[in-house]
Amino acid sequence: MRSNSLKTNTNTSPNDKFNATFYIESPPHFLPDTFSKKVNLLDSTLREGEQTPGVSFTQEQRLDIARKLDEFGVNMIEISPIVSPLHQQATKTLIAENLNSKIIAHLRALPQDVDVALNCDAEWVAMFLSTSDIHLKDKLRLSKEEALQRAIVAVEYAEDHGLKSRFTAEDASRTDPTYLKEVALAVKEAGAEILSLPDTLGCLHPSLMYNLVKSIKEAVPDISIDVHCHNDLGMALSNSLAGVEAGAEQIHVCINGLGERAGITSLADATMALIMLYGFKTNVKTEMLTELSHFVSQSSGIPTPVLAPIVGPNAFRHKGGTHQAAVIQSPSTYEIMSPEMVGNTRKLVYGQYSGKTGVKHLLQFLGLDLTEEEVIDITQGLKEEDIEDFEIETSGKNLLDIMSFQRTLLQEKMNRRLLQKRKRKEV
Ligand code: HCA
Ligand code: CU
Repeated sequence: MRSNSLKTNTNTSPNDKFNATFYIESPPHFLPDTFSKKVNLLDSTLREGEQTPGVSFTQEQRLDIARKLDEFGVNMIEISPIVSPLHQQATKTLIAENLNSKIIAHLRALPQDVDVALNCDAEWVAMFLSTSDIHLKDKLRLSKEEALQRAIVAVEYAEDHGLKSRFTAEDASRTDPTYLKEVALAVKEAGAEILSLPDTLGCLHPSLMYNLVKSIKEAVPDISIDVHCHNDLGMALSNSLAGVEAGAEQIHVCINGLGERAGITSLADATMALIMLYGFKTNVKTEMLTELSHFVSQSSGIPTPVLAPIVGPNAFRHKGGTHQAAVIQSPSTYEIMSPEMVGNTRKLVYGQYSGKTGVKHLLQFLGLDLTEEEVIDITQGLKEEDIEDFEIETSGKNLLDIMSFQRTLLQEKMNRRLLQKRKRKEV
């Protein structure tokens, strides 16, 4: 594995330090030789994401999510037309819209399912069939030979009907490696352009995912590989990246990491990891990531976690006094990317952890002209009084509105505090 240090792109001159759009300070930057030159993103929020227990999008939400994903710039959008007549209709409508993102119809490896995709005028189908011993025995009751035949028949059927196809070897991570190679070769010969290698149970370690993808790449060099990683051990992103390092061409993601059980790789995490860690060139609109997360959080009823990377409300929130002092001086001290780059906002949180520099910044922000002694006094006051954290937002789309609103509120609060302090001193 070659390791290069990424060129620093800081934009932190005193005047525009809060307007920086991109910065990173020397992260590890891995570009292994096997790394695919082009890494695509397939979003499965409308398929895997809708399999999240409790989630069922309305038809309007389905169409809106797909249109937003298209605007964002994912390469493929996965949806399953076999779930219900409404899903079939949504698939048909989206295909007819001729978006830049390819619509891929996800279905079982059965000719009658492929017919449903044909009825939607699909260009792409993704046919899944389990290949692991445990799934063949306990779920499908098929022999390896029968499953292989079923895969070939379905892929040939799609091919004969002019469809481009992907074959998913479900539970690939627990499939006998020799059999998996046999399946990969067979579906390739039957016409599949893409092979999806899902870690269906989220049970792989990144080095195992790397080996899995590499061994299939070596055995069947001219099939494009997708990785689809579940998060049961919190390894979805790491495993996806390991797959990419081994040569996978496409990562499956869901907005907010939705999906069965613990979900799959999140769109925001995968996008930014590819950009920040691998210097991946992309045309995606990263500034839409937070909005996409909010939209899906509203539509799914599953809120964006407070601690979610990139799009979470805490992702650019700074609280500790030393952190704030540093961020005020230069945001890149505690941020590897600017909030604007991903449509999020920076917030400084005040309370008992505040330090003098942060408080001074707050008071300047409020337009209060105080002496050094008073600044120290207020900082001390924040520590002594058991007050709840409060915050100011120092970046973001509606910055001016937020600032003037906050200013009024905070000005009152701080003025009251100052008056109290002054009174106490006079007594
Ligand atoms: C499923 C299983 C799947 C398929 C992944 C894929 C998995 O719900 O159909 O088609 O690439 O995790 O194996 O989501
Ligand atoms: Cu899955």
